[in-house]
This record gives sequence, C-alpha cells and structure tokens, in this order.
Amino acid sequence: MPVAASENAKEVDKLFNFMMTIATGLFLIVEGALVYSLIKFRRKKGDTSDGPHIEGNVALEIVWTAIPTVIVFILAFYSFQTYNKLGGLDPVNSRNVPPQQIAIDNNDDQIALGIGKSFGKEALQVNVQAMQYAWLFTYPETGIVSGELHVPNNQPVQLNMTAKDVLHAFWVPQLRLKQDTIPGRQSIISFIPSLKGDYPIVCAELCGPYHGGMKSVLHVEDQDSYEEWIKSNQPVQEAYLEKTLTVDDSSSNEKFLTSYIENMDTEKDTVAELTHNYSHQDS
Ligand SMILES: [Cu+2]
Repeated sequence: MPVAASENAKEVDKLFNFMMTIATGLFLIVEGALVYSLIKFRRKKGDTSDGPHIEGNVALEIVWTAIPTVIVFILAFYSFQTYNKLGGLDPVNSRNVPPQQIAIDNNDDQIALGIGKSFGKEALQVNVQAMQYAWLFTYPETGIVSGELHVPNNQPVQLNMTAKDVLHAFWVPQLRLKQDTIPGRQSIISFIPSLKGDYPIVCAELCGPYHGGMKSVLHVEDQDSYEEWIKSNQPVQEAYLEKTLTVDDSSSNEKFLTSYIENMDTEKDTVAELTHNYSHQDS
C-alpha cells in the first residue's frame, strides 16, 4: 500500500488489514487441508478398492455455513462503522452544500454525492472541475485558479467537484479516496491531510483517448509554504483580472478576446465557450 497521508487513510487501512488477515487465514486453512489430504490419502500402490461411502454430515454442514455467515456479518458491521467514521452518513452529503462558483444546473434539490465529515466553514474550500483531460482547482476565498492542488497540512479540506464534459473520477491513492465527478451535479469529498508530501491525483474513470494522461499533483505543505504559494499566485491573478476588467467594460468578452486570437486558428465556438466560463467564474 502507498503511504497513508490522511486520518481517513488509516481507518481504511485498518479495515483492509482486518479483511486481509481473515482472507489469509482462510486461504491457509483451505489450501493446507487440501495439500495435507493430497499427501495423506494418496492411493497406495496396488490398492484398487473403493473409498468409504460417506453420505453427508449435518453437523459439519451447519458449522461450515455458520462460520462464514458470522465472518460476513462482522465484516459488514465493521465496514459500515468505518464508512460512518469517515463521514459517509454526514449531513455534508445532503443539503448543506456551499455555493459553487462553477455553474451547475438545478442541483438545489439533489443530494450531493461523496464522502467526508462536515467541517463547515472551518474547512478550506476548493472547487474542482474535471474536464477532458485536466483538473482545474479554484480557491473561492483567494480567487486562485490552478492546475495543481495545494493544501496546508493538518487542516480540513473540502473539495466541491463537478465535471465539464463526461464522467471522471478524482483519485488520490495516498488519501484512499476516490470519487466520481459528474457533469451537472456536485460531488464532495473532505479529508484532513496528515503527512506532508506530493501525491498523484489520477483520473480513475475511463474518460476518453487521453484518459491516461489526466493527472495532477496534490501538494500537502506546512502552513508557511502554503501561504507562500497563495501569495506568489495571487498577484498574477489580480493583475490579470484588473486588466481584463478595465479593457472589457462592455461585457463583451468575445470582442475583447477576438483581437488576440485572430491569428491563432481558433474556432469561434471555442471563444464563445471560454468567455461563457469566465463570466460564470466572475459572478
Ligand atoms: Cu478523466
């Protein structure tokens, strides 16, 4: 298993190790009995007689039905407990959804999908948009838009995710978290990172020919380097925003952009789509 980079991951690992222990024990008992019988009850040379005729054994059948049943119930109970501990039944996944910056059609009455405890306003909110074939992370508090996810260590993070085109899946093996991102709907995961480092963000849902290249990086940093990253990214964004706002006073982004892309062999539809997205992010 890769390193466990969050508190959630440790819970998942405990469940996994428990299941693995039972499975290994069962494997050894069943295979051991098989190998033992192969050797012990092998036909002796010259022995052509039949084996003893055995017709069922009620006690034995009850035992070998009861033991797996008990094991399955224990595993079901333990899995459910872990799911609950990770926040699977938490209200974050019902109505209490923070406003998304990216426009989503009609999600007021829908239940948000996902897993994670509800940390409320305490959590760092990051909006995640998945698209063919990239991840886009927006920090609503600072206005930063990034292709990488930076989070401070030991602080709750809530990812509000959606997809622009087709189904994708946000997966960070080191967090033991995987969640589909869905066009037109919001899904949420929350976690508390507990180990500094850089971890891969992988798309885990076949989403098109370049699906394999749809990767990004999760940087779990100490508070200082995180704030430094925020600072170093913010001025660029602000300067850019100011520039676009002053030039673009007629709210016709298309006109503004057209002068730049005239020689770039770009379709008019693409420009329209781009400006559409920008106007959503501004509001
Ligand atoms: Cu994808």
